[in-house]
Amino acid sequence: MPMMTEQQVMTVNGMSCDGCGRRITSALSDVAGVNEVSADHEAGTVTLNADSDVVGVDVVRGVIEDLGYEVVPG
Ligand SMILES: [Cu+2]
Repeated sequence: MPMMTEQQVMTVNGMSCDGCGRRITSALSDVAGVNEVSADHEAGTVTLNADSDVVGVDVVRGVIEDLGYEVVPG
């Protein structure tokens, strides 16, 4: 069965430096189903490559918001 890998770009408010991006990428890379994650604090985006059958958007949003950042719906 092929992996249903999907790339998503999320807009995240509150990242002010590289350290913020690293906090988010390190937390998300521990989530099962997440293959690749990168953050750009200047653009305010988090790009996620994940198995959409395993990890849902709500889970990702929860992880980011638990760290104190805001995911912009869209
Ligand atoms: Cu920071």
